[in-house]
Amino acid sequence: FYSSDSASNASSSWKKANYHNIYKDIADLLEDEDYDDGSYGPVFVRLAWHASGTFDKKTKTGGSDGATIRFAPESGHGANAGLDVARERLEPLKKKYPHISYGDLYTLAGVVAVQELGGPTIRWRPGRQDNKVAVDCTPDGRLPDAAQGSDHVRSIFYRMGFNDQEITALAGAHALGRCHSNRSGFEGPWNASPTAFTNFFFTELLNNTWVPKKWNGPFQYVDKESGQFMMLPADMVFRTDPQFRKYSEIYAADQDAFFADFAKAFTKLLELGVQFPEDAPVYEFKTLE
Ligand code: ZEM
Repeated sequence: FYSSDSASNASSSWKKANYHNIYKDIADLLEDEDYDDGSYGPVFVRLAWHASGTFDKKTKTGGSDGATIRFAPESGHGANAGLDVARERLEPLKKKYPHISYGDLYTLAGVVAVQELGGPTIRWRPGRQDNKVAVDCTPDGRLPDAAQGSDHVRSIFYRMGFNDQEITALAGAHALGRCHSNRSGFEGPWNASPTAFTNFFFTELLNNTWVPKKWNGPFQYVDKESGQFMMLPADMVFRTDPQFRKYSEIYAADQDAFFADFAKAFTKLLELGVQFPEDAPVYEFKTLE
């Protein structure tokens, strides 16, 4: 199902794609009343993150360059369950615009989703080169395990080169979307507006009383009052760990501060390990409306 157009792998192919048009076409793919809460935006953000968050700064392996997430075994890693849905939704655009690389398409989809769901403008550059075959897939275990605590979260994100402030800002993406019992095993949205990019991850995390969910699934939290919203064990560290909590309090009180820090950290995430062509321009796309 993946296009093997050799033009897409030529080193200067990226110059031939019109990223403004691709932005618009991705934006047109977001809404679908039959999918989840009516939007593919959250799963596009998760695809962009998982395509990038495999980076290891010591070995300079992983990241969105190469787009290894589309190949087995990486596509089948447990953390990537459900992301085939996002890749298939985007595939017609790879056919329509063969000059964009998959690495650029997946990361751009995350940018479009954040912006169109009401988040900050995300600076983005093209020029990621796809691997033609399944080489350099990352080993399983590079993405965070939701069942673990602050030591694990730090070791995963420090490996990518992030600090505690950046990690906390990135975790705020859990304002979007939901957990699916048939993907991660966990269940439910983090708040009442999962298709709006807000600072609600932090406000819900700090203002609610969180109790263990009574069910046969993996250990997670639900809010005591309504029982409708959830937190993962790994989310809870942004409330309980003093260093993380310091930033959670700032972001809960100041949405603009969250947006500014998220935008910087998300661009950094999407660029981890990428060798950009020297003449790759930085785009700041306008939202559609
Ligand atoms: Zn997530 N994330 N994530 N995340 N994530 C899920 C869903 C989404 C963790 C995690 O285990 C999970 C970041 C960090 C971390 C999104 C964005 C970002 C799910 C549910 C899990 C289990 C998957 C499912 O069942 O569909 C952990 C442990 C993290 C670090 C501590 C970062 C960083 C993100 C982006 C910047 C998004 C948008 C979703 C919702 C996906 C959807 O389909 O609705």
